Amino acid sequence: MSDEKKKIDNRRTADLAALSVIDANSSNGQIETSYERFVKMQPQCNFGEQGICCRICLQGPCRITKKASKGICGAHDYTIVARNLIRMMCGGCAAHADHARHMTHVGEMMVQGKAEDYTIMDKDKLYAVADRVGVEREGKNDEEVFEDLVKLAKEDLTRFEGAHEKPFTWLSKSIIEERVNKLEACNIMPRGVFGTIGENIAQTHVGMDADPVNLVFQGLKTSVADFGSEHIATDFSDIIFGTPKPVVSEANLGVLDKDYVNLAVHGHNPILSEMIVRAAREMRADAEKVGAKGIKVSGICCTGNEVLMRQGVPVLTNFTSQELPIMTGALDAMVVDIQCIMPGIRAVAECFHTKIITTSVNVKIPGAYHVDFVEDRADEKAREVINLAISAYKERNPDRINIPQIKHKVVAGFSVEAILNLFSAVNPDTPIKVLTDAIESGELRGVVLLCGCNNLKRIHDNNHLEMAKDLARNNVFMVATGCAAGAYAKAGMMTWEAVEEYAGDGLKAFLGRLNEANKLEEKLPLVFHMGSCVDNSRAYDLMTAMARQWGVDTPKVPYAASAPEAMSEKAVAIGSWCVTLGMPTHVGVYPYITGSDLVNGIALQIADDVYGGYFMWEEDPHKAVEKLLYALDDRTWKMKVHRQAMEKYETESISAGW
Ligand code: NFS
Ligand code: SF4
Repeated sequence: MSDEKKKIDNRRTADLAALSVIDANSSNGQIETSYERFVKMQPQCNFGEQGICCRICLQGPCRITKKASKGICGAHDYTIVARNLIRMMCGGCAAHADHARHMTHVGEMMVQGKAEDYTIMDKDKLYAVADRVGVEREGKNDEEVFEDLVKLAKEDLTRFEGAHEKPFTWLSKSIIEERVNKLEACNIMPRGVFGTIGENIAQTHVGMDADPVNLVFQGLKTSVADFGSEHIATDFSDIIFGTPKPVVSEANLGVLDKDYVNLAVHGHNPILSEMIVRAAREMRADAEKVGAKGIKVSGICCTGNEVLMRQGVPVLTNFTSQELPIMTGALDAMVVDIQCIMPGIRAVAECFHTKIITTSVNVKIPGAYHVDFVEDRADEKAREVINLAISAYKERNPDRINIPQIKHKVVAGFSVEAILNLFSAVNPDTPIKVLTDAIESGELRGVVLLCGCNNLKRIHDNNHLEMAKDLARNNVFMVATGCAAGAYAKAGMMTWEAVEEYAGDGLKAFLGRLNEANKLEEKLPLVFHMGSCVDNSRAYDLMTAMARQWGVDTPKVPYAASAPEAMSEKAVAIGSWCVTLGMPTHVGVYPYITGSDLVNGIALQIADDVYGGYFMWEEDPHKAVEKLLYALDDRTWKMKVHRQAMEKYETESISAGW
């Protein structure tokens, strides 16, 4: 048993605000949260952890043991592990595809004039996306261009496999050509999204594919489809709500204000949360009528990231601690849409006055209020939600209010467009060279995307924070999304103060140069917030821009990803496309594949040989950083060697392979 396992208790967080709520709860209440449930759940099932339990047919569950080395149908450990793994990828991709589907559905309603509360907010993004995916703009007005984008996205989501079918356009036009060729050559370029998920699920049915290599590689096709879905979601969100620009806000439970009606938006979809934020700004008078000073909206999980990036809405908390804001006694309502919403919030809310409001037909929680959020009456529905929060405010028990006074400033809003805009103050002709030059000169060691969830197998937020501190000292430029970004926001690491405290000389000089060239009053942060989990598409676009600048395929670029506290199926899908699209990818918890050396070997080594990206499992945050630095340095060194060869043999470009 590892040391960490021995000392498992419910004080499993590095977030001081969360810890203060947990401690107050242990001393006077006994409200059960995920922290307590995690302790009760120990020890967890070993078969499940290794991925060698099969429940795919009703003869099971079959578990691989010394006595029974195969399932009843004869399935080996490697088949069972591979099937379980790709089913997780399918689950993750389905979630992102559902998000993308909803965005395009709203787009279609806008085209038909049925969703009047939504408009095309960002025309530059509309044009940029159209040009990227190959939608003709000549002779068309904006609405017509938008209509064609909606059509293409729908086609891409729903196209089936077929010899003559064109590839997934949104995907193939958004990545570098060498990657498209690689995906085609390996036969994993998806045609559509939902069809690919269906094929993969069918492939794992009892009596279907038993070949672990074929299973995993076909699973990667779904993971790449997942990337495409995320890109569609990000692009439509930007067009409809605006591309993020730098914005200042604050984060952690201290953003709750007892004098206001406090409403948290939780989930993923800006279609709902943007409307709530807008309506809340107009409904101040209604809150005043019940004695509040106004309405404070704050965000949890990725929809929180969406409204932080575009509207500067404060971050309340991230995944693991989502039940805790209710226990401050000052949260009047939590409105949720889709994904990462713990059913546990409802039971906690029962002990307080907080109203839990579900809004989506595929996410309901027994005992919660349900407001059917229909897009053709979006503003009206948003107001209905806010009115529920206002009415709950009147039912507060002032004696139970206990808000930890902990919050930090956050500088967020770093879309690729915003980052390139900052770079252009230093190099107006080729902004991306600001980053690639800094890596070539050795000022920066490379780029790391810090992403993914929280997972109570690690101390909440601890891996995120420790890794960023180490990476900063080693002059790595860091971008973050999802609940990782939430961890940095809450801990004050998205500020210049954090740069001064943690950054090495190179990173400090790099960011300082950008501050100066842009004459920034609000200086740049240590970790750049790129948005929600679907916005990992932004993070990959940054890698693609670097690859284009160097004229190489992505596996040559010193750019790695890390999910220090990965949890969801979405994270499995994301990690898998990170690898397939060329990133060394660290994961801070073991996925359910260690029961098969073969499948584990594919993830750790064979993936590298084929795609140039690979996984690293490492629970210790400091060792993980060492491994990431090694991966970055290895790539920088190789690029130097290839460049020398290019000069020596007078070839036109660096060899594109790796
Ligand atoms: Ni990503 Fe965002 Fe958080 Fe993980 Fe869940 S909120 S989509 S899945 S837990 S980062
Ligand atoms: Fe067992 Fe095979 Fe059925 Fe899985 S598919 S439960 S291994 S008999």
